Amino acid sequence: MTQSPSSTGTQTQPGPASDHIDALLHENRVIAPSDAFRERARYSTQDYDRLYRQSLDDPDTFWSGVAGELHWFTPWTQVLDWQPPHAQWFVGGQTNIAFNALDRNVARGLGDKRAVVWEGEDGEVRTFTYAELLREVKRAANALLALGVQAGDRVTLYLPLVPEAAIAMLACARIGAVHSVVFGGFSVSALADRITDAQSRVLITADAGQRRGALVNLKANADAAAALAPGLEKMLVVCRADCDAPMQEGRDVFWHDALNAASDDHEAQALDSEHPLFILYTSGSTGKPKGVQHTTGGYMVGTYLTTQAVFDLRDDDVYWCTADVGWITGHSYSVYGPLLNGATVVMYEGAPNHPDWGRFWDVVQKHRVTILYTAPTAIRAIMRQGDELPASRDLSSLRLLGSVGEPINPEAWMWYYRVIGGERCPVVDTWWQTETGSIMLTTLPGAHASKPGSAGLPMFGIEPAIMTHTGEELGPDDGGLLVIKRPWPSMLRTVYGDDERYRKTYWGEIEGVYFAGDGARRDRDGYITVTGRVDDVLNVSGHRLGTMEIESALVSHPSVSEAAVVGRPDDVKGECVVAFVLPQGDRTIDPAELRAHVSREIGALARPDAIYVADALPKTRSGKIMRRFLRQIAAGKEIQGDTSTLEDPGVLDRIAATDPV
Ligand code: 6R9
Repeated sequence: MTQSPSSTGTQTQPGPASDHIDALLHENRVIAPSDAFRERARYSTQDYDRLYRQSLDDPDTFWSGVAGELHWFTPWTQVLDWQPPHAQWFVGGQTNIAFNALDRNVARGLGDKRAVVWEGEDGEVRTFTYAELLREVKRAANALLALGVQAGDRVTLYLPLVPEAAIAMLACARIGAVHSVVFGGFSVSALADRITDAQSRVLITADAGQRRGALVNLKANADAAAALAPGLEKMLVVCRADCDAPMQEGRDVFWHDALNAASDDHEAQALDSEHPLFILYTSGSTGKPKGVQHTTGGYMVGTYLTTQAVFDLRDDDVYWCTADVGWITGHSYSVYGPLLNGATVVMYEGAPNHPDWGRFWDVVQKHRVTILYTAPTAIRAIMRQGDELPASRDLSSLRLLGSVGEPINPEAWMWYYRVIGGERCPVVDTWWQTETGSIMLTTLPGAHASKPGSAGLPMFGIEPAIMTHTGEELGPDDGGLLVIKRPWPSMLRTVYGDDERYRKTYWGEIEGVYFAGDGARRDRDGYITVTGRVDDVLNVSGHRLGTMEIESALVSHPSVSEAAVVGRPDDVKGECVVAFVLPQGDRTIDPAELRAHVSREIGALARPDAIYVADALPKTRSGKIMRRFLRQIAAGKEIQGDTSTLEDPGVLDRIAATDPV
């Protein structure tokens, strides 16, 4: 990260501008947890050092200790069987993740504790204790069995963020069916492709979901997808709206009818540790989305440990991860991780800006949320609206904040820390992936200081390295490829139906190590900064530049609220920098000033050759900027590829019609 004493000239500007500059000036700041937080934290620096060492030097003892806190119907005989690139964890052991999340917690006295506190976008609240959630899951498990679902069968879920989504996932896990959750914002064809690829016979959907005050007709999409996926035989339909969705005789059954007819007596099935738990589709840099496959025992141990350690979980916490269950974050940290730990989980169905951008803070205030885990894109969007909305709500219940999904620019980090956390709550920036199953790099909140913009240190058992394409390990401060040098329990086991793709994509890029697809560098304290996907890393005149670094510099300018940077082929430099920027409020963007600003922040090398002033950026529904399309626009090419995953496909035409400055 760059330091910029030269920007003090604008430091006296009032309002948000001075905040921008203030944050920028402190980019190199190291923020230690308060004494009050440290004293009560689960892990001290010494604990981390000792356990991290043990996890690498004696992994059998370390992982047996963690796994031993959970229930196994049959103990494992071998902790790890590693036949590169295939790992098996807790070999010979039999367990059940839903049993561990529910029956085990009820048995240890948490039956009356709130497991799920759900808030609909319309303000409706539904609460389930651990005992109630267990009962629902047992009934849902019996309902699935009645439909003929057996262990190993794939069941596709296409649901809004309602409690039934978690119940359905846990019910599948309870009987050994493999769930494949498809985000409710995905299109008909995306859903049909995923049903077909997974060969699902059963789909669980809802009549509708609520989004920004409107109803999204999921059932109509499900019907259209079913027409494209002939293997689909049964549909369970949750009533979220008025239950008047057209039902196809012989195929469709209402969820409530199926559950009402089902017994609430059910024994969780003992499953092999390596029994598949779920498939989750994720985009790669090439080809169709891949079905990332996770298994039972290792995923359970990984999510259990990381939720407890990274979020410093305590019995009285009210934990809210804002991710939809359609993404890995929703799987690991809205459902499995926190429930395995017996936590109270808040779920919010709707948009962050309904009825206004204060909604997150309403949810925090109303449910007295203590731990909030969200994405930089949300933080930046909310930050754009100013400090008034969060300042007008009572956020004093919060004690810990988390970030996930993309690099967080120091600008947004500082705002999150200052305005949301009141400089009282540690911020954990967590790097991981659909493929890794659980958090890989972060700071443990009571043990480590944070460095805004840097994810931090490896979690227990994770041995990262920064390498060149040819597998040479790089030293401190050298930018390279982020790899993981040994298997870990919650790692993906294969790409569903395409093991060759698994081998090639993850373990074949650099011999013998897991290739994450991200660029990163490690500082002298061992903190790893993830700069973004390697296809987003630019090479300008032989120098490596993270798009995120340039974006971070751009948004640190008071006239810019959001920015995306891509490379454009250049005869002289190899690649040059093209920026897409959104103005802050009604400010105008002065391109010369902005270029000078970037030069000041990073160096002349990073100066954008072209700047497009846009009114929006092409984002997926999960908030990731699709730079692929921006690269095409920057290169003056026709837009090619599937734009259907974009929240607003029209944005591309608007940008393409703009002249860069
Ligand atoms: C959990 C999740 C994975 C990709 C990953 C990286 C980016 C996620 C990050 C981060 C920097 C962080 N990413 N967290 N980059 N800092 N804290 O998001 O999974 O949807 O599979 O995305 O997201 O590029 O490779 P997934």
